[in-house]
Amino acid sequence: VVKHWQDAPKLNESALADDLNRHFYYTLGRDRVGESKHYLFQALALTIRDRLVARCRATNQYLSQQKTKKAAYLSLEFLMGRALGNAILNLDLEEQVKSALKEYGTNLEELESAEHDAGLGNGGLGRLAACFLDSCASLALPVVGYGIRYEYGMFNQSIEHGVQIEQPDKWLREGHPWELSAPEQAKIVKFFGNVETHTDKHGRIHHQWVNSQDVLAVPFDVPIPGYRNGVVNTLRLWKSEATDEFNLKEFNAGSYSEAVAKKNLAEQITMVLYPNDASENGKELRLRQQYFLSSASLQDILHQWTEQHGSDFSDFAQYHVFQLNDTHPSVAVAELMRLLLDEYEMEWDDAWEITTSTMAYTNHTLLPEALEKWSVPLFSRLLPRVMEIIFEINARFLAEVALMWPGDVEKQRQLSLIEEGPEPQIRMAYLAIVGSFSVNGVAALHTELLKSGLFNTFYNLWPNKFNNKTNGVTPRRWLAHCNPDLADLITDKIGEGWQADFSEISAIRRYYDKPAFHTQWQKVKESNKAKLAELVKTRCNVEFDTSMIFDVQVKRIHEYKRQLLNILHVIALYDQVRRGDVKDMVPRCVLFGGKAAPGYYMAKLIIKLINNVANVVNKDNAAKPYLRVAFLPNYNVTAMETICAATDLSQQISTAGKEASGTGNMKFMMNGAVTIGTLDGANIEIREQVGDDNFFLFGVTAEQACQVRQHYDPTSIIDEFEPLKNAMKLLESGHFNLFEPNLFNDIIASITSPNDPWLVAQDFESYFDAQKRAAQSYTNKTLWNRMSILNTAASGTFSSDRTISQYSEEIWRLKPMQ
Ligand code: DL6
Repeated sequence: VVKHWQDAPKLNESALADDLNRHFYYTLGRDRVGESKHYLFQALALTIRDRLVARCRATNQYLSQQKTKKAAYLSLEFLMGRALGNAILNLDLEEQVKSALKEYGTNLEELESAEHDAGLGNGGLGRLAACFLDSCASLALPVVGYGIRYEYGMFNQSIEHGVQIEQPDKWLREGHPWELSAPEQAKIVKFFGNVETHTDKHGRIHHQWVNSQDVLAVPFDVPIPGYRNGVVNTLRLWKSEATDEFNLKEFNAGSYSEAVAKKNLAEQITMVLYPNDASENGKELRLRQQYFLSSASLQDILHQWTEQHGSDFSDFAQYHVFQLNDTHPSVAVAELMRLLLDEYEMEWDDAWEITTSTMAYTNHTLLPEALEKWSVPLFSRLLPRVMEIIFEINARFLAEVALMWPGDVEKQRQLSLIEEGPEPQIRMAYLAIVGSFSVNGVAALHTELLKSGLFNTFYNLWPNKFNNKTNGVTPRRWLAHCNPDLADLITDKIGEGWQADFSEISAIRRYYDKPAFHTQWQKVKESNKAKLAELVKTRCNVEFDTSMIFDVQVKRIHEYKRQLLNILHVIALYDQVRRGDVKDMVPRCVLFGGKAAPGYYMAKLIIKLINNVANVVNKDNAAKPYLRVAFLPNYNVTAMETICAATDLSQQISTAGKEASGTGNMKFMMNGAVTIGTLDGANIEIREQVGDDNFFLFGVTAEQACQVRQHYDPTSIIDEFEPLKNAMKLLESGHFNLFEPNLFNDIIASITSPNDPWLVAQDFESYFDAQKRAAQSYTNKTLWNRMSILNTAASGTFSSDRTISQYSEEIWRLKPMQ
């Protein structure tokens, strides 16, 4: 028995080369290095996994022996990317791996490229979950991630004739060497059926969910290594499988194949990740995924509890907390109630007390189209007993509302968990708020807007529930791993403590004015830019010149993120070049990247416009010295690792009040990019940290945006600003769609509409000026290097270690494992 996670049996570390050989020759049965390096990658991953598994087991044993509080992070998305490089970094195995690989005539970089991204997420919300896991393990916090093991992750994007084409991401095809399945810990999740009640001799009513169609949830555990601290936490991903039970009646009636086909339905639940990042889609299968994750994870935790404590739940809440990553797993509120009431026979008030002291909810968006609602008839059919419980929660909550606002029926209607209408809907955010002890936004402005707008009445009811936790990103992946040359330079100057305690990064500020340091800083940036230029050349066939400013916007394509504003600026610059107005023009390479939800027409049209503009600009020899434009297909975590290290100017240009936080903005900042941005989400805090001289600000504030919308007149705005007028003329003339007439009419209509909620025309002039200031600053190398260094130096607070410490201290109340 291991007494302490630090006493994990030490694998013979020096035998890494031997283990690699053993896995390559025996586990995988290979005797020569395959063309693709695939098997060698697998062998190395297994070698590293051995080291993780030993520590993971020790961490788990320590936790089961210690009576210590644990958090479960419930999320439909974990956008992990690749694991190999990160694990090697966190376990400090770089030197050993390098020397072991020499024998095979290859290097780590080459093997890393054989790993598929684990793309189990759409964008910000999923990647945040992945950064959080790294920080929890690095801070030695007892946190388990619970998610879904999708067979198909985020789709692969290719661009054909400028159009996004989606291809399935069968990321598991060549195996996933990191995971370990635990079929003996599978759980049963119920769907459909009906509820029967009976009253026992003490007058207690019992509810039984019967005639259900059951699905098996099988756990697959992925190890999450902390940064050089011996901790390895777990991400538990559930896969759906058919139970072994056949419907015997059907089977005996000769419908064997139908009975088997029904089994396939069970497997569908975890088949594919829904590719919508900011709009809910109301599909039944999505609700099944949400319930499947919530139920399996809660059963897992309750089972562990009863193993140790029997059915005494009196101090369960002292030892458990559940963080709901958006409303996606918010059905967990009702499911925990169901399990406690029906399976563990608790009284309502006791169960409610436990639920509301263990659930905490994070909101990630204010966009109305992303707020989840489920149709009551659909929900009742799929999850009949859970629906009853939601009705009961609502009835009790509305009784509280009635006491608070006597006679105010409208207030009850407003706050009800059930929205009235021809087809009543369950408001999942309301369920999450009512059932949680904490509700947090993800940046200061976002939280303020939640309190004053979307959730205002709830805020007035329970002000103490609401709190802010500004997002962060892990400096291990997003600086140490993705930008090793900069990491070495920083370590050389301030020591290596910054990787574990990122507040130390501020020490680099001392060098912001040292010419010799500028030279080194710039050299690293240039070599990173050369790597990105190579990627752009291979994937887009566009030449990026490293002496030009690299101006980058990569993120999901969405109207609120305003890729349109960016491309309109490119058109304006191009128009200037064509007019020969190049006197003050600073040569610029503009890079776009990002996926559009497959059903989001406008986002796809914006991708097409970007590609058409890029085509025209890049073909024009007159533009070549001044402007290059590329759209990088299939933007993902791995691409970002190359991109953020190489960017000069980071575009964070959403309409103020619309981007909850942003996290790409933080990755760029850490790597010394300077931001051009609006006062939105975490941009505000970035600017506060780095100072207004080192941030190119433009655009209306969230408050002004609301006022502008009252009397918005884009046509006159366009008319009054020459560069915008000319850009619009060029666009309207069909110059970018010569053989595709009227293709961009809807884009033109949206920019010129008085109802354009994104205010593209409104912010154009101030954006244009900010871009000019940025370009001019770039021509002054000393000034730019200074700004760049200061950005990295001021990025300490945007480490997810800081965010997670706040979650832990202010919401979860965990103690680090010692
Ligand atoms: O909190 C992580 C991330 C924020 O940084 C982004 O600003 C926000 O848009 C994003 N939200 C989503 C989808 N939201 N939902 N639901 O990814 O969350």
